[in-house]
Amino acid sequence: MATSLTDADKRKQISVRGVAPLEGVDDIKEAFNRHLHFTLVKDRNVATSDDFYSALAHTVKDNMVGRWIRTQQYYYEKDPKRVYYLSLEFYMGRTLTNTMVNLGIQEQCDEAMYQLGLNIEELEEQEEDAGLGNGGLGRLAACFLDSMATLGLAAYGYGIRYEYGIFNQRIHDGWQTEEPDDWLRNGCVWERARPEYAVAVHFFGSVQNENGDWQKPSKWRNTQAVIALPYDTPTPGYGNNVVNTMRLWSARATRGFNLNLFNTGDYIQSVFDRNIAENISKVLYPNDNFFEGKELRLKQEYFVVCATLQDIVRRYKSSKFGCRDSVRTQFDQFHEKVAIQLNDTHPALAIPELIRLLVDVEGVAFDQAFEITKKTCAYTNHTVLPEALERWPVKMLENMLPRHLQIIYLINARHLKDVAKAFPNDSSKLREMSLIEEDGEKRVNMAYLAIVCSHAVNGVAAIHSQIIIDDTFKNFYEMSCRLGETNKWQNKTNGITPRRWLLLCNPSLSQAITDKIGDDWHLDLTKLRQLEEFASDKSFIRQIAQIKQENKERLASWLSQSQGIKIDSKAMFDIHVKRIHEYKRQLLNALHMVHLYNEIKNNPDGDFTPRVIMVGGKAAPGYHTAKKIIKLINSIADIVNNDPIIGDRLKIVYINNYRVSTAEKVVLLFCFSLLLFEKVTPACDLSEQISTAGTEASGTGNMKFMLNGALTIGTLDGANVEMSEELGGKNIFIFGMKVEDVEAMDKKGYNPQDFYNGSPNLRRALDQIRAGLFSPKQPDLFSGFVDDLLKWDRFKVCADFDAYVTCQEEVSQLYKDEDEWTRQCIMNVAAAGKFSSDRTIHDYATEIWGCEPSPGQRIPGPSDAHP
Ligand code: T68
Repeated sequence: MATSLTDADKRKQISVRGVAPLEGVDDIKEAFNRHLHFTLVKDRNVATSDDFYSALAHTVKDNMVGRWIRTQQYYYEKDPKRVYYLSLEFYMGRTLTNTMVNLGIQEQCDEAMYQLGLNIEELEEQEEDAGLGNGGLGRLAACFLDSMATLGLAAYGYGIRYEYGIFNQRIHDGWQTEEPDDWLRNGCVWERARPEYAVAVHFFGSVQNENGDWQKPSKWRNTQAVIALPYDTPTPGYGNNVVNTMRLWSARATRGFNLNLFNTGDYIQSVFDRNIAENISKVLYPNDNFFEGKELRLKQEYFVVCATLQDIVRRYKSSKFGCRDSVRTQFDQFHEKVAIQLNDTHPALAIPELIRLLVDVEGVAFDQAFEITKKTCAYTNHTVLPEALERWPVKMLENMLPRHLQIIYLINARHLKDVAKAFPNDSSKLREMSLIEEDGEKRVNMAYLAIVCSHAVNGVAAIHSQIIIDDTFKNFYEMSCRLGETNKWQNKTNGITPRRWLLLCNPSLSQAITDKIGDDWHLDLTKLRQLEEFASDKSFIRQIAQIKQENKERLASWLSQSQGIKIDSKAMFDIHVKRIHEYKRQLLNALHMVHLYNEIKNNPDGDFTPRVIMVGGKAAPGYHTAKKIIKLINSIADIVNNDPIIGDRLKIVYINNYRVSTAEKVVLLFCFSLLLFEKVTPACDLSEQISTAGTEASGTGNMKFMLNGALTIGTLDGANVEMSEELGGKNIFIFGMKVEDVEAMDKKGYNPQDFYNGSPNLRRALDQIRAGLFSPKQPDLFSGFVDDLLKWDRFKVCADFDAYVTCQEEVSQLYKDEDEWTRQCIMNVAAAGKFSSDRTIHDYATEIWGCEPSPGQRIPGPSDAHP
């Protein structure tokens, strides 16, 4: 008789181990076919391009899930320290191509689609951008997920699954309008809902303290609950079988939401009202570098933090490590198993929330809870602009999160004792450094809260980290020094993932590099230094120039097809793409456009270097000045592009993402998105990085262009400083005031009028704009704008104008010498190695998180036997 197996034994057949990978062309074709029929329920006759895209995406995802499961099993077995990257934004863009690149199956997929009579590039174009971010901060989070997986860290991204990401931009008559980004319309292949891990998040209500003592475990009662439903997306490492998880929370009403209404008979209304809860994850706030103190935004911030911490604590307790203890209230080693990185202060409520969980739920004493929290959390600052720093009204917190406000007061009391210790006899410090600002409406300064409760605080470029300690948080830095908190204040210069920002977006340059130096640079970008040896090699120069030319032609033909814009692809592509913000000084670029226009008009037979100036970027919907800058650039373009004397010597392009049908001609469309960024990056000759010194924390667009062989014109601001250092101060166009100059000028008193009077070129350009040369139908459209600039000019556009123009003349001169220009481009690629996000993450891991990266180390994949 056969031995009868138990159910548990029989279930051992259910396993991903030993499942054959679908890596061959035939496997891929078969899986594609299967998905088209069984997942999408289509045959080839009725399948749309979107169906074909989905079938391919499912096929590629199949290839990844075995690794995903095994990675999570591996983490359970090894129980490494977990890293949690908390961010209100993950600007992921498209996933399909990136996944194929990281899994190393791009060629096979390409061939499989080719054999099926499909064009893979067309299918790739079907994918919606996951635009769950505004700009640099959100994209940084996405690059970090790629690098954390590539370095084999047991890392998780935690955020919100916004139903609407960053708005789509259109230009009507030169003005920006916004359209909702309904990115989930056709579903998302990559995500997986995990209802079994849903948790409740509470708001409002009141607190009952034991004996009125806030430090004692307290009860938070009569709250309104919302369900946080997690959606998991895999984030694969490059070629190492690691697949980590990005978990995004979606808000759902509880089953009993508004039951009161239900009981009084208004059932229909109670169903409608479920929206109130579900609105929490409806839409991304579209501000970049600006704090808008809206209640819904505060709800979002608490929602993600509360759901995430429940998950973190659950995983901590159920880990092998946690299981060894019979009593799971041992939290004194929590920080040895958990690192939480706060991406700006947006998730800073994680601090009072973790303390609340430890004190009120786990019964840890307040002081110990504070110490555990501090050892666990670290805070990254991304801006020094005062209007961007979060300061939530005490009233709002008191109402929505009464227990958290108590905890913040307790933290503040502790903190103020330390302040008094660090600065005896200086009572002004107590006021200056209190977490609670008392002048005007009482507010909680979230950066101060994050600093006080973190063991590490970092800026995102060397100069920015210096400004933070010298200026923005001077008192706090000083206090750390006096209290002997060493290594608290750090720098972690930003980086970008070389997979998306070179391998994926610029395959021909990638191949040319690999042909010269091999492919080690994929995992160690500093290997690019070896290219210096070939920078003067004539045939290499010609090859690189040729690649750039082809990339430019591709962009030009796309612009012409999609928008009917004709440009000369031999002209210099001068590109300025980033969010529209006064401090980023698109206005300085606009004034330069006017200046070039004047120079050509005044000397029509002169020898000008032809340029196509492309500007792209979104303005926050409520940021009127930024919207006017877009209108101004569009207006200048209208005049310049239609002036026969100018011809091909100067063209100004609005980068736009929509097809303009002939019927729609009146509507000028201007749309900028991450995928557009991927399109322009390889085609750029000149990268504009011209923020006022001391305002751009780092910038990451600057790195993308450098890595793709563009030359930079920029100020000594953010990471430009380190780019210049890596280049030995050569092969980059640096101009304008430095941070010290800006400070000195402020001290002395800055009057833009002086520069207007002192610079004939500036005066001419501003006078023309003011008089309506570029807005003939509405001559006074920009007059107020120019007047305001001459009154205040917060970002010193006027002061830097002449230096910018002079520097641009040098750029034009150099461009005439094609070989020398290209040699310098090669030197830029060679010097870009520092700006890999792998380097950034390596430094976070070893200097903040306390874990060891393992680059290039493969973990077992699904087809590998049990170790
Ligand atoms: C950017 N910040 C910095 N903020 O401006 C940039 N703000 O210099 C830096 O390179 C980048 O962060 C990465 O470190 C942002 O992108 C925002 O998007 C933002 C979002 C919400 C509220 C405030």
